[in-house]
Amino acid sequence: MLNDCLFCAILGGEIPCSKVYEDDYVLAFRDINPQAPVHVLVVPKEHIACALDIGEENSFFVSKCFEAIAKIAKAEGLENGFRVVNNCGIDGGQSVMHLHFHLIGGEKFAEKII
Ligand code: DGP
Repeated sequence: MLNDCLFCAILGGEIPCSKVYEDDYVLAFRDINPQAPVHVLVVPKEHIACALDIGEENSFFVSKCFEAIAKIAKAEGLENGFRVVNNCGIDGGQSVMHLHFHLIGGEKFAEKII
């Protein structure tokens, strides 16, 4: 497994996923443990460990992730709204150290985190 990184292994096709979107910069697939009717992980194809490692040299991938999020949200019927969540680091509850955005929706969420 490249870098011992689970999402790099998914990007490399070594581990299967339920793909919902792909372009040259981004892969998006359904979370294995969905927390909402729609729960998609949007992952840059470059290994960026977490949000702390975003800089001028790689922020392009973040833009591409959010372009993908808009496309996926429309394709998944989330025009009424959705949330995008990024967990960063130990205190943020990140469990896979490859930058990713959780796109969750398909229901009206009862609670707001913020
Ligand atoms: P986070 O905790 O923010 O690092 O999110 C990691 C997410 O990755 C978590 O919601 C579960 C998901 N996940 C873990 N392993 C796999 C896997 O093998 N396949 C898929 N599709 N999702 C996974």
